[in-house]
Formats: sequence, C-alpha cells, structure tokens
Amino acid sequence: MNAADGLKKPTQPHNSGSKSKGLLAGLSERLTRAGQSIVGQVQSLVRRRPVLDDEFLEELEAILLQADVGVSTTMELLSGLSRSLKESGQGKALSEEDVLRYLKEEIVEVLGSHEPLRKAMEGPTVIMVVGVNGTGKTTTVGKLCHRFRKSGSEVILGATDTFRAAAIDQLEIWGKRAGARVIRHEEGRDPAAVAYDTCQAAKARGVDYVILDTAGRLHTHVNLMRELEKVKRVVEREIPGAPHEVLLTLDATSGQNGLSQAATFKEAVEITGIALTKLDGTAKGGIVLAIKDSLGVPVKLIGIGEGIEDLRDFDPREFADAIFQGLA
Ligand SMILES: Nc1nc2c(ncn2[C@@H]2O[C@H](COP(=O)(O)OP(=O)(O)OP(=O)(O)O)[C@@H](O)[C@H]2O)c(=O)[nH]1
Ligand SMILES: [Mg+2]
Repeated sequence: MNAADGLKKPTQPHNSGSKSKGLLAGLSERLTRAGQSIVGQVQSLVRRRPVLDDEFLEELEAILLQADVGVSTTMELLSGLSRSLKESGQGKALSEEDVLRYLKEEIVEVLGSHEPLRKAMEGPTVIMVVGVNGTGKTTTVGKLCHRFRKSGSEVILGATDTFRAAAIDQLEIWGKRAGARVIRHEEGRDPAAVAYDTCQAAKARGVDYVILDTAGRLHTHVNLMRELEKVKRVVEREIPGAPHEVLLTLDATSGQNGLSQAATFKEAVEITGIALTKLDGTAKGGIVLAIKDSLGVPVKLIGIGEGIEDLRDFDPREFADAIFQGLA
C-alpha cells in the first residue's frame, strides 16, 4: 500500500470564512486575487483597450478560457456581453464598471437558479456520492452527514467503498465525528451487499438520510461503473424513489480534465447534482460555469476546505457576488 492509500485523517472542524463578511468571504478573497482572477484580468484589459472590437473580444475570450470557463459557455458569455455593451454604450469608450457588471449578469444567467438537494416525501432520503478517486467523496459524505445531524436528522452511512480497508476506516471516523452509524463489511466484499444492509438498517431504524460513500478506483474503470450501477439498482429496489440524489464530486482544481472523467460517471449512473470540491484551492472559479454546460447537471454543493463545516449550498448569485466582490 502506498502512502496515498493510507488513512486520510480528517482535519479539525473549522468554519472558514463564516465569521467574516458573508458566507463566501474567504472564497471571495481567493477568487478575486489580483492578477489571477477573471475580474483582475478584465479590469486590466479594459484599461489597455477600452473599445468593443474583435481584439477586445479575443482577449476576453482568452481570459475566460484560461479561467476554465469552457468553450461554449465562453462564446455564450461573449455574445451576451457584447450585445449589452452595444446597447448601452454606442461608440463610447468602455468602462471597467460596465464590462464587469454586464459580465456578472451574464454569468448569473448562465448559472441559473439555486437547486437544492432533493428530499424523499416519505421514508429515508438516499444520497449516493460518486466520483474519481481523491476528488473528495468521503469528505463530502462526512460534511453532509454533519449538516443533517446538526439540523436534528438521523443519518446512516454506508461504506460501499470496500476497495480499501483504509477507506472504510476513514468513513468510520467521519461517522463518529458527525454522530452517525456506519454500516460496513470487510475489505473486498461486494459493495452492493453493503448498500443492501445499509438500506435495511435505515428502514428498520426509520432514519431520515442514508448516505453511501463509493469507491473511486478499481482495477478497471469498466468494473467501477458496473459496481456503481449494481449499488444503484439495489438502492432502487430497496427504497422507493431512491436514490434521491446521485452526487458526483468534482475537484475544482482539476479544471477541464475533471469534466471529461465526469462524463463516464454520468453515463453509468444518472448524476443528479455536482458537489464541487476544493474550491478553496483554486483562483479559477470558471469551472463552475463550464460544468452545467458540458454535463447538463447543476452544481448543488461546494466544498471550501477540509473541515467538517466547509460545505455550502451552491448559490449562483452568492457565487457571482464572491467573484465580483464590491461590484453592485
Ligand atoms: N482543501 C480542500 N480539500 C478537500 C476538500 N474536500 C476534500 N478534500 C481533501 O481531499 C483529499 C481527498 O478526499 P477524500 O474525501 O478522501 O476523497 P475520495 O474521493 O473519498 O478519495 P478515494 O476514496 O481515494 O477515492 C483529502 O485530503 C481531503 O481532506 C475541499 O473542499 N477542500
Ligand atoms: Mg473515499
């Protein structure tokens, strides 16, 4: 076993950003860091070239692509922006404020409205967390569990990642910290059997939430997808309407690469939402814009740190405010 496979100990809970101005204040600092951020670069572009011409649009395109926004969303933003600027300005020199304000409006429009996690009308709500290894599945399961427990709900966790013993232990640690029971089998056992037992326990105890942690790595990708499909079928059979959410964890720092991996998961198990993790580790917020466009799945949650409290609902308006901090 190499070091990366070892038990990853969750860090102490902390509440990054929540004590300062606004929920996403910490994130905002990172996303608006001078020079790297979309806003910083757009400001310097407008200063250099305050004219709405092809060169201006080409440079803006490069800035957006470099921030991981993705090709088709970039095109959408550019055409919306130039329409608005033409209507408002007619031949006037561009102002930083106008360009940023319209860009912000376009971004909010592309992101759409906040989509909350789905909840069962009756009986346990089942959430499956899937994704490439290391993207933050287990951590997100722990954080979500803590969130539900804090609001007084009963939660049961299923250690359906049976690929490594360390993965099962890691989930157990999160379960202890958040106050939820973990259903586990031995390493190497059938994940679908763990899913089955977890559903049975959930029904017997009448819990509110079932959260399943899944494997991110197997000998082959095909095997992993088959395994996830099987887990999902068991859940569907055991609890009506389940899984209510299949959340895919995407690492915000992996940029466009993460998106192509995500497509495989989308085909195998219908993903209902994205948990975008490690947003605290990147100054490129653009990936948020590329996701919906390339996967057609809304970002529902964002991870902004390793601590138990570092999970937020993804609110497009709040996110745009964080990128364009200080702009009305
Ligand atoms: N900074 C930061 N780190 C995170 C975040 N979410 C997860 N991590 C870290 O990312 C690493 C991997 O997280 P895991 O939750 O173990 O990822 P996983 O997808 O379960 O990994 P496998 O089980 O190996 O497939 C850990 O060191 C986490 O602390 C986040 O939002 N921000
Ligand atoms: Mg894991």
